Amino acid sequence: MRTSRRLCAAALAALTIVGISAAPAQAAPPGNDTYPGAEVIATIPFTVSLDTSEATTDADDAELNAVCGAPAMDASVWYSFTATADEAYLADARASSYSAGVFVATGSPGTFSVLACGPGGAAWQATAGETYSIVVIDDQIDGGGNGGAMALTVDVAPPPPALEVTVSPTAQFDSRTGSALLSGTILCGADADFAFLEAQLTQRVGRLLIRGFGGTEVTCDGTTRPWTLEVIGDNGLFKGGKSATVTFAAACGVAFCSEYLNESTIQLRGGR
Ligand SMILES: [Ca+2]
Repeated sequence: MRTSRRLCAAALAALTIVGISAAPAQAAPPGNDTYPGAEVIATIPFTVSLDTSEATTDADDAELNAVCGAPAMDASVWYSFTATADEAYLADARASSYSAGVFVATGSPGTFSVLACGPGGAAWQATAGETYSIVVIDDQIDGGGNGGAMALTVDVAPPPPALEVTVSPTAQFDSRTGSALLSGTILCGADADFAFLEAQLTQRVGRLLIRGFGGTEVTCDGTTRPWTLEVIGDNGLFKGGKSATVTFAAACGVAFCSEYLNESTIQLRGGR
């Protein structure tokens, strides 16, 4: 906000110096408002700030959004980037003054293939020599205006957060409630935006297949922590003995997620 006020004051001063004969500044869309005018990104990391308040939207934006379903494609601006290596990249527009979304696509109008899109930014796996359109839009999730102070950074994507999970081969079960208490350890990197762990437990009891499902929050601070999860049978009580479990965990950073999947047989033991 302070920056834009300073810019306005500077523009006003310039106008005053030129004198009253100067024509009033004509509002115009930025040069990269449309696909043909896409600004070429020559080197990575690339950072740009741009006033997109006069940028417009057109049929090319609509074609991209047929895949993604953003609430709006207002104030779109176009960049073109040819990858020099097989690498994962992140186009990050979160520093913009408005609710900016990012699309990454190959192809040209009529044959666009959207590789990634999302509010705030988009990450994708690039192929050396391939040219990508990077489009920043105002998705109107903030409910008003048209563009504003757009800020875009394109760089090599950070790796997904660290994620290491163990599942204890034994679980406690409560003979009164029939619930099972699964446990293990989890290490989740501090760079994770969010993370979760879920477990499904299946046990044959007589003629019934008892199933239960549970989930727990995960603290991501780069240290190994114990986790426990109480699973209650949806259709009966768990008993002592063997049980099949499927444990799934995910930790997601700004660009990518790490995932963990374990299917194993564990032993349910009483004692609670
Ligand atoms: Ca546009």
